Amino acid sequence: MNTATGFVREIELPQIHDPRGDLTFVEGGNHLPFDIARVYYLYNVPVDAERGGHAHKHLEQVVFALSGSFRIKIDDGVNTSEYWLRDPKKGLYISKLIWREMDSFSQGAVCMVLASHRYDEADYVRDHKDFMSALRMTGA
Ligand code: T46
Repeated sequence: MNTATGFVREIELPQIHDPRGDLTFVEGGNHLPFDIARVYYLYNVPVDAERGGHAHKHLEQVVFALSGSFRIKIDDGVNTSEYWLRDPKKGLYISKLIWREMDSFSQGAVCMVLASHRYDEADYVRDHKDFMSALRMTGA
């Protein structure tokens, strides 16, 4: 039977509120299940743009909407789901071997991603058929 190997879960970070505004912080290995090796962010994204459309062999990431909102569609090889990110203290953890697609960016949205490894194009699976093959090779 085919079962999923990757998984996603929502992560909520602390929020320190006072009359000057809100402060949220994140500590690798504490709030996240990995040490942060890389941070990148997407901005100036056209509202009709589609990003993602791939999986990773090993990389784990947590995705945040620092400003605005967008949708992430998730496919674990068995089930599909979708998440809307719009709260800067709430992120979506995405494990390895999860297919993700992102769209419906609001005007001025900023997407920040915390990643477990430095950039490595060899870690990407950019063809969905290869993604399904990679899942089968794990025995899933
Ligand atoms: C992901 C989603 C949420 C780099 O040189 N270094 C980097 O750290 C990254 C992330 C990308 N790049 C280069 C590789 C490509 O030539 O930037 C270009 C655009 O990357 P890509 O088409 O993969 O961008 P997205 O927005 O489709 O996907 C990115 C991440 O790559 C991916 O891991 O999960 O954001």
